Amino acid sequence: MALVEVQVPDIGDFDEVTVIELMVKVGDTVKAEQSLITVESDKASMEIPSSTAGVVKEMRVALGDKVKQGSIVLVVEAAGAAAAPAAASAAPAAAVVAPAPATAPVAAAPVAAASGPVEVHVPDIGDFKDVVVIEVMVKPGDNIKVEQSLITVESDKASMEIPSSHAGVLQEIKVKVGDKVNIGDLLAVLTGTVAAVAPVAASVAAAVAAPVAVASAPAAAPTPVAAAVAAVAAPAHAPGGTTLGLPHASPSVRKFARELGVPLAEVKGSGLKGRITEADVQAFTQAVMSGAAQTKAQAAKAPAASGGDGAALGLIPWPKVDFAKFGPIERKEMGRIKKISGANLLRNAIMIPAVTNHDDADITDLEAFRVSTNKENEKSGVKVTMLAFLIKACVAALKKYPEFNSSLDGDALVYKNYWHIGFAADTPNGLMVPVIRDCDKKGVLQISQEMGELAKKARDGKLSPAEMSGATFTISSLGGIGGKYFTPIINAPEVAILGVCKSTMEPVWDGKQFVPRLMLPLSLTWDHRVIDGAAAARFNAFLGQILSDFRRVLL
Ligand code: CAO
Repeated sequence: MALVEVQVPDIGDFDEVTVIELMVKVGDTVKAEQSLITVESDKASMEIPSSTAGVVKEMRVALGDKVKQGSIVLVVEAAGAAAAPAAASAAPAAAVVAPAPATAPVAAAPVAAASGPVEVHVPDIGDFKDVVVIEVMVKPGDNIKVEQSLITVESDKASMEIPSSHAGVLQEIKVKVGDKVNIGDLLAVLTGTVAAVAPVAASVAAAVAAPVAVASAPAAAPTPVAAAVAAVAAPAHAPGGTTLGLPHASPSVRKFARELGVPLAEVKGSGLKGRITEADVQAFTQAVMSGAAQTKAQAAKAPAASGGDGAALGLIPWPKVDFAKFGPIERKEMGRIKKISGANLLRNAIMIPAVTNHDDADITDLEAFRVSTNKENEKSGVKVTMLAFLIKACVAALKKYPEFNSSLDGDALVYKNYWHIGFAADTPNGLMVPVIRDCDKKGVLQISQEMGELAKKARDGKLSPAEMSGATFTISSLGGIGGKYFTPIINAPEVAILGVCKSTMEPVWDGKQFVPRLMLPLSLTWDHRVIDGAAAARFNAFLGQILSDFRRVLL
């Protein structure tokens, strides 16, 4: 196996950038194109990918190091065949930070007086398409300087600030956080003052790419472009801290935080210059999930979790009763998990137009099969439960009716091509929902085993946030306890939940006579914004067919 030195690829026009994050360590197995380190300049941060797949043998850079094209990042023992030449596989990185076309210095741009409103467009930002606006840094009425950053955009592997091509008073900002922008899109309209008008596609493009060179080239003589941009861009940057109030974190950490719904601005960074790392986001999530900390949004909602006064919903106040007047009482603070899940349940109950369909499934044969399987497997120690069969059956139904495995995102539906099933677990601390991942790829025995382990962890209070996230559908089984039907509350952002109660022997008419069959009560709650009643009835009917003849799972 060959040892390969992975180098910083062609990252555009800049000289040296600072290593602000190491994303791998010695011993890690890396894939080709996997991000290895994050580097940062004044106005952009980007991840440097590996040219080769293999095992990391040696790190050649440390936090704070300055690197440039050709610097060796690490040494990899290449997997399999000879590694692709670094220059070739470095191309994606070059594409990520595609250098702006050579331009005339900003200082040399013609100066003109603006007459009437001036439109500011997204300049040439290289090979980026559909980059997401993650921050709008200005507001109508602001006095904008030429080259002042207006918005921050982010791609998979880089984030950058987009400067204004003109000076003036901001009349209107045409984009908002979450919008996707491309070269030439209208960003803002300015009115008023004299503007240093430079051709947008030329000087502004330089302003985006050039600060990288500016920030990192104190030793080298800056190019005219870099020098000119430095002069106008420097005041906008808060050295050593956040950039214009934006939390200091790499694009991948931002993405990670967004996926978990973590408000990055509330996370304390432990990295270089207070940078927020993935570990910081994880620690924050753990603290919130364990109840040791609260997000600002949770703190604001806290009164609602305990009943609140309903004022925000325009309801009459919650009844205040002196219970002690009627008999002896004892007051106990609710546990943290109950408070957190209470707030979530309240939101989901209020915000989702939920409907519940009830049905029965004939599980006579399935129960007989389950009992015999458990007898055969007695020595293995793994007990197969009805819930494991239900999970498998639900995956088949979710595949047939994919909207049940989707989530609402604004006006769009996100269909998930993975089937992670959450199950409600009753614990001494309150209700918890561990998640079994990729249930489509697992057999009933493996699901049973994982369910047992996760349920134990839940009862012991040892579930990690990751073990409770990512579910696409949830099952709440009260079958071991009793009851007939109930109306479970959907676990947002999922769109449906299946409630299951205790199966009982019932007389069922087979067309000629009543026969005793073991019937399982099902209660499917669904989000009427996404699912129609007919689809819900079909889902339940299909589930019933599978449970009555489990061979259908194979079809
Ligand atoms: N009908 C009849 N019997 C059932 C059944 C059903 N639908 N489901 C389970 N049982 C039986 C089991 O076979 C087992 O019997 P044996 O001990 O004789 O084998 C017994 O009930 C206990 O099962 P269990 O509850 O331990 O196992 P499970 O796989 O069904 O459930 C778990 C595991 C973690 C989901 C469960 O322990 C639990 O916590 N349930 C509560 C969930 C809850 O609170 N939901 C409400 C949420 S809304 O507030």
